[in-house]
Amino acid sequence: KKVCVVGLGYIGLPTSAIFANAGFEVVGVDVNEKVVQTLNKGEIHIEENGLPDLFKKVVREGKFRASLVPEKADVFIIAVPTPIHEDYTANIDYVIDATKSILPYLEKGNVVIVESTIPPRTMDDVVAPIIREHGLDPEKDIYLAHCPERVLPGRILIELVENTRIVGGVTKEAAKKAADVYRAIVKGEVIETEAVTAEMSKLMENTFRDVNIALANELVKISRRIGVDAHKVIELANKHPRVNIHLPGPGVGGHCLAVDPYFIVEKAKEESPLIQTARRINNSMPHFVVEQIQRMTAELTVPKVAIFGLTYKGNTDDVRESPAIKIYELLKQQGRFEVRAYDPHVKQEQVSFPLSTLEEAVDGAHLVVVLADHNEFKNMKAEDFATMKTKVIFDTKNCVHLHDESITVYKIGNLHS
Ligand code: SAJ
Repeated sequence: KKVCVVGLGYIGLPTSAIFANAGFEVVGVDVNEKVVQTLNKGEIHIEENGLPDLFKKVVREGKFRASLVPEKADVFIIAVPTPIHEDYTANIDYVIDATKSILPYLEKGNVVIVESTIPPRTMDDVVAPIIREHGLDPEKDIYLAHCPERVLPGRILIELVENTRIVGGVTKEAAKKAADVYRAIVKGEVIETEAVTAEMSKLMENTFRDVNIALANELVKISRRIGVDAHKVIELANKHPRVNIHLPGPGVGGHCLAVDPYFIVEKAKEESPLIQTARRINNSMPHFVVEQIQRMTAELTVPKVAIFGLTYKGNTDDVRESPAIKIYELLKQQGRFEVRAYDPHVKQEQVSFPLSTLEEAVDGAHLVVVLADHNEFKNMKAEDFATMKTKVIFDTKNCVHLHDESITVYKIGNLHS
């Protein structure tokens, strides 16, 4: 069987590699010429555990090819981004373009799957009509389904195989055909449902997490007011068998949690006050972090602040919607700070400001602010901070384990001290 995957990013690429490794012939399509060239050499352009080796293998075995244009196939998988417009509505242009791009190659009996996260009803109201206008019946000629990706960056290769998959068909038959495609690679359960149910389930998963993180972040602010350690409170409350307070931090980033809840709000604004408030709380965290930095450096004329970690979470190179970037910008806007930024996972071309090495960042700094829980930061030693002017660390991810008398570590959950 041949699979054509449109969009070779964080989802499309590992998905292609897994199908290729399972014996499918895979052609991957991307609009970026450089990406296509890199991939055809057996190299990859993103960071993901285990992917470089698996990818090399499938390219070497001739199971995967990258191309700028789609080709005829049995199965088409669309895995392109759905960013957000400035007015917080979903930008589904890439999904529309990708669907249109496969039309010339579509034949009766093909399975077309959209994995991209989309607002509820997009399959029925947008994707199916595009196929109908082209002259194919989306309910009879083509098996059309939404199968949202649910993998956690960093664990993508494991979760693609082990997680339960939800397959929402535009028809019952489509759900079954699309589910069978996944059954070839997934060890977890593959559940068939309607398209809109699959769309909404995916959005609610990420919204659940966002709302729960907002609760933890609100607790941080409350704890600061009351004078209690939020991390300790969470640890103890979570001893209850039915409580699972999430972890507070400098904000919620990435292309999923910080975006997907708006796809629900867009379709049901009046009915979603809780979701909207959670978004507001999480969006307020970079400002909260900057306020704390100001407090910690109030006595200095030109505080030198070293930011550690620019990605939206630890052990990834992804800076999309990263609260750390926002915090960098807010600090710069203040005009008062000298800011340096260090991240062992991020390359200079990914950001619009200069990056420093570890040594450059700490040298003469008054404050180190940890904004991502990279393993490198968890294992730091007192020597790493030897050249700081004042040895103060603000750990917003509760990940620094330093017990050295010469260094003061403030935790985001324990700010009253
Ligand atoms: N975060 C917290 N506290 C927590 C957990 C996370 O502040 O307790 C922050 C992280 O630092 C990060 C953001 O939330 O800034 C999102 O991180 P994440 O690890 O929760 O999730 P993502 O965005 O990497 O991946 C999520 C996953 N969804 C769920 O766990 C419900 C993943 O399974 C989805 O496939 C992915 O979104 C997606 O593509 O939708």
